[in-house]
Amino acid sequence: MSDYTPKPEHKFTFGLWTVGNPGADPFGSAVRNRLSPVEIVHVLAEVGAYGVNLHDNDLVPIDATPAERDRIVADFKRALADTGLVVPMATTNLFSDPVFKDGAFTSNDPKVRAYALSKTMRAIDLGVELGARIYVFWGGREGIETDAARNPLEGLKRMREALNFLCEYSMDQGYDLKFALEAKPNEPRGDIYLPTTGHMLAFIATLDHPQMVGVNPELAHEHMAGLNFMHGVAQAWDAGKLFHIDLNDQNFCRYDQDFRFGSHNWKQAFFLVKFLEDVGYAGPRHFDSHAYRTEDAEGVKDFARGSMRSYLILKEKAARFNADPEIQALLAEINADDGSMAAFQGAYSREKAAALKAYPFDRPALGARGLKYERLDQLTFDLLLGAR
Ligand code: DIG
Ligand code: MN
Ligand code: MN
Repeated sequence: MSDYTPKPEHKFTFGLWTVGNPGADPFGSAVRNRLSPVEIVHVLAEVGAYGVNLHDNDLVPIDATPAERDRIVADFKRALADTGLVVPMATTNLFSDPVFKDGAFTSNDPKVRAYALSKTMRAIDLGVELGARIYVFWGGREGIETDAARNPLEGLKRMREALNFLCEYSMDQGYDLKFALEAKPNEPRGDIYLPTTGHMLAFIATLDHPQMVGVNPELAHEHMAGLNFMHGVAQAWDAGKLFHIDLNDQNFCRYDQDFRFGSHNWKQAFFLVKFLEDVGYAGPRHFDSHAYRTEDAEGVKDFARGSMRSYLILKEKAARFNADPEIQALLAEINADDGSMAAFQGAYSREKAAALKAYPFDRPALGARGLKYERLDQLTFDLLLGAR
């Protein structure tokens, strides 16, 4: 039996809003007492988390006075010192208050857009004060119910201006921050701009300071769009833009379920963990999820422990996959290269092109080859389910 105890080197983090979620939903009120940020820090320490993340207003109420803000932050810092938890990531709540009902950075009201910038700068200051090195932007209200409201080009332009301004602010303050953009296709808005990680990667290229901006892909959000989450994560990694990640689980084409990591689609969770471990992703493993509404305070701890345990079990399965002689022999056979195409690989040349066009391929033979993926996938299933 392996050790599935979470340790700091695993970098498991939770948002204050996750284990602090009191269980309300659109069809029912809260089922659990609301915990204070300090209490949440102690719960996370008890279950073995490495760090805690926050929106500004998860910690400091939106109408707090400067004195109240300072006292709250001091209490929170003391809880961090007492428990050893760190704050790797911070973000801004630009979606709860009615002022953001038509978006924040993309709102049609220039006063709202200006207020969103002001609020975000103060939230960035707070995040840096707590030690955050990653700053997430989730544009939950940046979108529409009717496209009569604004031309999407205007939405993109406003988002770009806001992020360019905030990149400049961070640099001007001398902050060592990386920005991570989080996509979601819809909910709470009818359609959210920049709906998937792929859209975000393309958008980053249009910014003034793309080098400091990456992505924070969330499993549930890509699943809402019907996509293979690990493929989007791989593309972000390939682009050097996987700055953070939101782990959870989600049935396809549902509202944002934010289930416990590994609780629904084991196979996709396995290939995601295998990818992150195979490439050596060194960032936080952030669980942006919450316990079932059926749970009490102890059930919330089960949710948090299960999130980390599931990751570690799948990490061990990935190591077993990589060490399994039959699986690896099959992969070697499937990917065999007899070197006969070596002359055609690599950079283009006119000679290569001519030789390729003239080469006598045996197309029927190529097409007749069996690839043994059924065997390979069954071995994977057996390994995941403990039958090998
Ligand atoms: C929702 O998936 C969003 C917000 O919770 C937050 O802005 C971000 C941080 O991971 N995820
Ligand atoms: Mn979500
Ligand atoms: Mn998220």
